[in-house]
Amino acid sequence: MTAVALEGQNALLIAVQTPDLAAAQIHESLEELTDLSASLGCTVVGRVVQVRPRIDPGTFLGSGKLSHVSHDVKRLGVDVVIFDNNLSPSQGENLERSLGVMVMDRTQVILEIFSQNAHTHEAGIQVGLAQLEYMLPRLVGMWAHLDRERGGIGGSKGTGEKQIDIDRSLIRSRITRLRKDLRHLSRERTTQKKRRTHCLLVSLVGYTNAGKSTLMNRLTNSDVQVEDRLFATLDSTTRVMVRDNRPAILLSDTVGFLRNLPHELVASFRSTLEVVRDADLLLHVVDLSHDRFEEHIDTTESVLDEIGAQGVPRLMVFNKIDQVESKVALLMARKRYPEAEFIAAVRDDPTEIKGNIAAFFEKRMVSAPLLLEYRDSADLAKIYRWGRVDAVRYEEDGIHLTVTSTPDNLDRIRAKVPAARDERTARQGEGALSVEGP
Ligand SMILES: Nc1nc2c(ncn2[C@@H]2O[C@H](COP(=O)(O)OP(=O)(O)OP(=O)(O)O)[C@@H](O)[C@H]2O)c(=O)[nH]1
Ligand SMILES: [Mg+2]
Repeated sequence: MTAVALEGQNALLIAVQTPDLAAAQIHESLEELTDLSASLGCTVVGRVVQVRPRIDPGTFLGSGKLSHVSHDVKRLGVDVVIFDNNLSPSQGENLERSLGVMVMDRTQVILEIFSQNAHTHEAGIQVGLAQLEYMLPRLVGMWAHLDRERGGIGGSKGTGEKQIDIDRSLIRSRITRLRKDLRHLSRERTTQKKRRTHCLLVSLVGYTNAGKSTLMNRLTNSDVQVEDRLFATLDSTTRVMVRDNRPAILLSDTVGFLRNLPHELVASFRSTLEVVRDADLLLHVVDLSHDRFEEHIDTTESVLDEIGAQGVPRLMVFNKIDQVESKVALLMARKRYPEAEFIAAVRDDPTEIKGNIAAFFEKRMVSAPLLLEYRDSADLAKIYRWGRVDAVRYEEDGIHLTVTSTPDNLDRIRAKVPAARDERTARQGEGALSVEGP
């Protein structure tokens, strides 16, 4: 998709409210669209909600409303009309024809923001793929649009349309190529992850701009990009959070969430979002200073459901408390979420959050007595990495260890270090032998 220059353009936002949607939902969604449009540099000059029993298949809006909007477009000097609902290719085309200005839908706006923020190879591929998939069924409209822009130049009309078939097959092969590249990158990530699975994985999640990357930097002493804009982070970055903990605790920062994330995006960001699904613990970061923080919580929860991460335990972290003006609001939030952490990540040390994360894992750890034979003592290093060795005794029959780790890691130790049997099992085994022996 060609980059759409929206900086400084006047935007009119439109939502159609069908009976399945509550007025409040439409309102929240339009608020979000206002933020999204602003982050593309548009000035929102008006918002229109039309209540209709159903959408018009041709022009989305009814004809009466359409002429109203057309009037508003002229009166307010509108450059772009942005629909909160997703438009079909022909609806977009018909609307542009009747209104005489550029028409975009919610998905297109989000894709545009993502594409402006895609700074790395993988994010670029993911966004590019989502854009091509969005574009494929809309080729006809796009060419008609270009033809109109060139309008007046005799004979140019329709020349683009001849290109459609060529473009369609070009796009299809480009999609295939990008999917292959992504699969390759995702495989690389899986092998990286396999090497580290003995570590505990914590992942930051939350609405976009909540302060996830800021908290990431605080918790890991790193310098992940932080910006006051939506979707500043598109890649997942993983850093060691608590190096001396056994097993080590890793923290991942990832893409922010939003209401109705376009399915093209969720699909192409699947491998990035796997980090979230595979985590042992999620830190759900919420910007408490935002008027609509409770909606943001709901949105994040439903995206987590969508990507299959509903079962992962989570710790709520309310951020930006330095910007919460009302003491009452803060008190109410503390009362409502007694288990949650409250922080201003720009200012405070997250010592308590770190402590809570460690405590969370500590509760899930189990201890086991193990016996490692001397000939396998090279494996001792592995045991020390995968778990915490609470006691060690060097005896005749081998090294007696008390190891505390996650049940998974203890299984891993037993499977990979065959001689490290539970001491009790080992003793019983010997006992049985001596009874049956000569
Ligand atoms: N006042 C205040 N601002 C904060 C705090 N934490 C983060 N910010 C600001 O909020 C903005 C967004 O922070 P990020 O850390 O980039 O947020 P994010 O959740 O990673 O955002 P995306 O990657 O875009 O989803 C930045 O301007 C931060 O400086 C805080 O505790 N207080
Ligand atoms: Mg970020």
